[in-house]
Amino acid sequence: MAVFEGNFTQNISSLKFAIIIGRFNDLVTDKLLSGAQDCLKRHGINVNPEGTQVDYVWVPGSLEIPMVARQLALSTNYNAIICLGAVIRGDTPHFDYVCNEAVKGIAATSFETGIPVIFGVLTTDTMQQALERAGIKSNLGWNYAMSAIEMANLMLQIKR
Ligand code: INI
Repeated sequence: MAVFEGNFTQNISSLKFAIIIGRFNDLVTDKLLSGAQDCLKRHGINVNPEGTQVDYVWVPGSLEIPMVARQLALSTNYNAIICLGAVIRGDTPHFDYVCNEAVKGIAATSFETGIPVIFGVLTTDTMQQALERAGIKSNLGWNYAMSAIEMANLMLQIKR
C-alpha cells in the first residue's frame, strides 16, 4: 500500500495553470490574484502571461466562473485551475444565488473533468471582511495557489 501526498517541489517547471478572475469587486479580486501569483512565483512557476505556465482569464463576475472553468478543464491544457472571485452580501440581494451557483458549478467541473478546480471565491458579509482576506490581514490568494500546486502534483501521482 502507499501514501499519496501532493508536494510543492516536483514537476514545477512542467505544471500549467489557468487563473480565472471575476471583475466584480476587482478591488478584492485583483489582490487575490497578486497573492496567488506571489505564491506560484515563489515556488518557481513562471507567472508571466507571455510565458507557458499560467494563462489568465477575466470574466464579468463569479457567476460566469464555472462555465469558463469547465471549458478550460475540458481543454486538458492545465494541471489545475484557480477560480478567484468575491461575493459580498452587502452589495446584492442575490448574494446566495451567486454563491450557490459559483460553488456548485466549480465543484461539478472538478468532478466531471478530473482536473482540480480550486474554489477561490470569497463570500463575505462586508467589503472590510473581503479585504481582510485579500491582503489587509492575510491573502487567501496565496492559499488558493498552494492548493492548486498540491492538487496538480497529487493528481500526477495518482493518475500514474
Ligand atoms: N458577482 C460577483 O462576483 N460578486 C458579487 O458580489 C456580485 N453581486 O454582488 O451581484 C456579482 N454579481 C455579478 C454576477 O456574478 C454576474 O456577473 C452578473 O449577474 C451577470 O451574469
